[in-house]
Amino acid sequence: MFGAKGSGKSAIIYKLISAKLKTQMELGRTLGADIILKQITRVGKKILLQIWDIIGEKQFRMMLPIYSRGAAGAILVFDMSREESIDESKEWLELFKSGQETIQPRIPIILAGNKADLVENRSLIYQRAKKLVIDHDLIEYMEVSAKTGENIQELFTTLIDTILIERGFY
Ligand SMILES: Nc1nc2c(ncn2[C@@H]2O[C@H](COP(=O)(O)OP(=O)(O)O)[C@@H](O)[C@H]2O)c(=O)[nH]1
Ligand SMILES: [Mg+2]
Repeated sequence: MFGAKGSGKSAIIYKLISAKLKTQMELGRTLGADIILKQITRVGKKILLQIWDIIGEKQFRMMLPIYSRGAAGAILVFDMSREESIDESKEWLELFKSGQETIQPRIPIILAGNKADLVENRSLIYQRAKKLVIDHDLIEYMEVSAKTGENIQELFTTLIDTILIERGFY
């Protein structure tokens, strides 16, 4: 999980795990990266997810390429309620990709627009997000809400299924 501070990365993970929206205070501030484990079942197989909640503070941005190196897949989160957040996502994405070895196969990345519950007119954001998906060869754009739970399960299962398919498990 990567993206700007405040986009809701930690809230999404906690929604996945405990189905409760926690406040910033309860979550605590992310330092470097928090690692969260969750066991899930896909098509009868038990999978242990290791979710890395990577710091989104600008001054720690140089850490992202290091963390991106070992990832099997990634979710780039932006805040739909902040207009400039899609443009910022482009920078996070380029930074993430700069850490990837050119010889390794590209890993699947999903773009997640979070805080869908706060946004009434989603069509403009949708168009810009779709452009980012196409320009950067991402697998999908999904609108989610860590508050209502909209698309939170689907976000992770879409990424996991893509990884499993690409690795020949399906
Ligand atoms: N309304 C709304 N608020 C959210 C949502 N997701 C996160 N937040 C709030 O946004 C703030 C930042 O969330 P946090 O998970 O700490 O962001 P992070 O820095 O990316 O980990 C917190 O106050 C959350 O309660 C959401 O889907 N809807
Ligand atoms: Mg956080």
